[in-house]
Amino acid sequence: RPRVLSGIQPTAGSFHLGNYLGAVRQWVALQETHDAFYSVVDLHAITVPQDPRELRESTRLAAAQLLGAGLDPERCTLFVQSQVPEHAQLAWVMNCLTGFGEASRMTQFKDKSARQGAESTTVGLFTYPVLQIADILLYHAQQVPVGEDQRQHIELTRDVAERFNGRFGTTFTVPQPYILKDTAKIYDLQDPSIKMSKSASSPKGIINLLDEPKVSAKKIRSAVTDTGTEIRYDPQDKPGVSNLLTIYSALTGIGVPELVDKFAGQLYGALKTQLAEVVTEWAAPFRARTLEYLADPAELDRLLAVGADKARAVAAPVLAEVYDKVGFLPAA
Ligand code: AQP
Repeated sequence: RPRVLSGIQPTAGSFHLGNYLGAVRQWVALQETHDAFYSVVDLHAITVPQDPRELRESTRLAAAQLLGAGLDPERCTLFVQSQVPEHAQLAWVMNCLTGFGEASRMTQFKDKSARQGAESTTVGLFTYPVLQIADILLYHAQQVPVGEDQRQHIELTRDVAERFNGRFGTTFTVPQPYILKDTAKIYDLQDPSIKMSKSASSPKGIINLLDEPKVSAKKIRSAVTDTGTEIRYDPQDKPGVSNLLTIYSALTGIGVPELVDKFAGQLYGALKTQLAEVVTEWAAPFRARTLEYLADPAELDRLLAVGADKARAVAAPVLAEVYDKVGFLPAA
């Protein structure tokens, strides 16, 4: 089975629809066909300040949501990043192979640091993509299922993997991004020119999967649509309507052209009302399952400990090989 790896930050509280459609949904599908490793990346989360108690809670909440979305610990390896120390250890080596210039070109860092201001931006945020390189390479992942916003980081991972292999002999698998075109980028409901994002979206622009149904329904009904009245898929001229059609199609499996036929002659309001139903109907069982997992934190912690053991069994020999190749003395 080919190997996949991906991660999600625990800090958002509720995942949003972009996280689900861009990434998590693919994770659930890939566990059936791939040797899948999925991580709640708490080391990444502390690149911005976190309250320790909240971080612990949101890490469990993230794991519960992944299980609620359909990950099955029998079919995949689900673990918390900080419980597998090899990630931080390999990241240091990767920091020493990544150029300052190439890391400086990462657009996500540029955007986030511009929003935060230089004084509040940590070095950790700058080296975040390097930790991500370690996350991926430790597992010899062939594919990395992510949203479009992560493509540049995967490209960097490929470059650094090739550099390491060139310098020290073939060691790492050079990974490919696994990005589904249709749902690669879900847009903000209030500003369909930007991605739906926990840090950049206004509360009205983001659908949180754990929100009360009436809250999500209201946000969808007040989504910004475009001039004109016709419902058609045209991301250039009708980015708002096209985004709603994308979400509708992804959650129901009905193709976009069929949806356009279905809504022919109807107004935007009809699309929004029906989409609100689709989203809230999808979210109800997700929410119920997530709350069930959350109700038993001891069992959740046990599942995650099993996942961390499985992950370490793969990661530890890879790190040992790297340490040896770069010239470190063997540990006593
Ligand atoms: N709008 C999106 N459309 C498609 N995919 C998306 N992803 C995120 N937003 C969209 C994908 O979700 C996965 C987890 O990303 P993350 O850990 O970076 O999640 P996050 O930080 O909680 O999400 P945000 O909203 O993207 O936060 P900011 O903007 O603060 O970084 C990834 O595979 C990502 O591509």
